[in-house]
Amino acid sequence: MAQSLKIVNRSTNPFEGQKPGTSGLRKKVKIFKQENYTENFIQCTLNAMGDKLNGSFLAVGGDGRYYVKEAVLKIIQMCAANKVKKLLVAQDGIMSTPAVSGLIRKKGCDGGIILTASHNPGGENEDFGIKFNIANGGPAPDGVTNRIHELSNSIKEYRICPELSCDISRPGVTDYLVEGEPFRVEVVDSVEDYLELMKGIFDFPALRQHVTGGFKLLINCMHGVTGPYAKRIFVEELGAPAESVVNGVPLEDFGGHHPDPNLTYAADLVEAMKEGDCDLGAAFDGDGDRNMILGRKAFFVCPSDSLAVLANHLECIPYFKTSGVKGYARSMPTAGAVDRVAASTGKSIYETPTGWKYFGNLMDAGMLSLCGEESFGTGSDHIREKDGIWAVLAWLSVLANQKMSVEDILGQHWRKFGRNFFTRYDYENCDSAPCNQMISELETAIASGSMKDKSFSSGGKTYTVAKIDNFEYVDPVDASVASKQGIRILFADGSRIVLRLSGTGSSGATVRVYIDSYEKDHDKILLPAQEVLQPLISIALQVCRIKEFTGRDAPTVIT
Ligand code: G16
Repeated sequence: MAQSLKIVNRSTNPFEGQKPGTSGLRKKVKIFKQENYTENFIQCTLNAMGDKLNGSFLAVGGDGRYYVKEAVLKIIQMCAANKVKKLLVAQDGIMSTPAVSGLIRKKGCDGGIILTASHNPGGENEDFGIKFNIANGGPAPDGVTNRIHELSNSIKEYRICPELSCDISRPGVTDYLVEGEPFRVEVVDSVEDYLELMKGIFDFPALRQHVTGGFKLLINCMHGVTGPYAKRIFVEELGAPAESVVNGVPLEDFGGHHPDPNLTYAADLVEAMKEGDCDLGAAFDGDGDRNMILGRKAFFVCPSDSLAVLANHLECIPYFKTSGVKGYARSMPTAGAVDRVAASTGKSIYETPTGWKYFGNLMDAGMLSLCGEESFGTGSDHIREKDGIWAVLAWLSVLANQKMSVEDILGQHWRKFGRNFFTRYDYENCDSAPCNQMISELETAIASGSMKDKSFSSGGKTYTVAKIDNFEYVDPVDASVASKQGIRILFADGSRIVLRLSGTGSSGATVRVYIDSYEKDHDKILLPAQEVLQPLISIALQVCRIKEFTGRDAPTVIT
């Protein structure tokens, strides 16, 4: 027994706004660094476990951003003081979100704490985040996060063992005595268990043959958590040259960039793919759950299409041969391409609100195998988080099996199913009040019925409103209701405009406008998306009065 430790109860006062968003609490580092701020939120997270806290077994990992190591120590000290029995801690506090999800499931943890603000920038002046995952390995559902928020409004004290110290720089076990009770910390390798999981899902020898046979990869880890995973899997296991993985060292500030794998923030990958001769390009976000897939010459795979293509080729992945394909799901703003695959394969398709947490119940109930979101998330029921590295291995499996290029697979897919043209406009860091006003004015229009059957014209095209609502989801498993999940304007031809406020920003409001339009005419399916969608984009901006409420002439990011 290394140390005998005392528990200290410290008085504190509530902080306003400790309300987890789409995925955890995300705020500026300087907010988390205020005295007691991080401790309050951790205490409320632990308290929200209720009776299960005493004697529990939890996992802790993070994306390597600034403040992760300090927060890991606080979590260890507070778990010790709150009668947690055992903690699995990632080496150096670094473990991707999907790997933590897998670890929770494999080791039978009661839950886990993940220190990440995902794709938000990192560093002393940027963002930090804390997220709680439950025993199924997935993000805590609304009931739990609402409880954490409720507790944060009345917290009076937290418990900590301030004398506890722990070396998390190498794997190993440390046993402590906390006021006579045993407490164990096991530091685990960040990659090992995840690698084993991937080997059980994919045919590594076949993928290695494809990669060493001349198929060229370019993997951009954006200085997030995935570097060690990408090097181990794509280089060491699959035989890709070392230079196939770039920006592979996790940095506390992600090299000063947004670790967000889209055409704007992963522009260096786009340039390298355009100029080079790689067959498959990919980028991941800070915590490794998002992915962007590019083909030769930077041919962009829209995430909604990525989901549909994988859904149509799951037989190329050994895991699904064994587990079967139980159904598909997509978040509501995600384009409906996968729905057409579901119709052709006779599988169920579920439409959930934005947030990976909504897929968990369906997976646990054996109703869902593959799901995805327009926000560059793709994954399956192997864990309960989206999974960036998994998505690249899935694409590699399809390409190796079909012996086709990314572009040809998409062309074939669109000719068979038609194409859902999709784009998303983001207006980041706007003033919250006018953006809330914009949503409430649209809600008033919904209530008055004034938009129904109304026609809008632009660029020679006319769209007639068939239905407008604020999306509500009733979970088919536990009947829980998530309301006000985004304004949907559905047109008679099946096209859609969706408008919602992001739940992952750390300050102000980010408005997201999503446009989805279906085309089955073979002469049009290869046209550039922005060209095809321009009339509907103009209508969306006009109907929602974006410029008036955001004060912006143009979006910050277009995907
Ligand atoms: C999180 C959620 C995703 C969601 C995304 C965007 O991703 O896990 O399910 O689609 O945020 O959410 P919003 O539109 O509310 O910003 P991540 O990668 O940030 O954890």
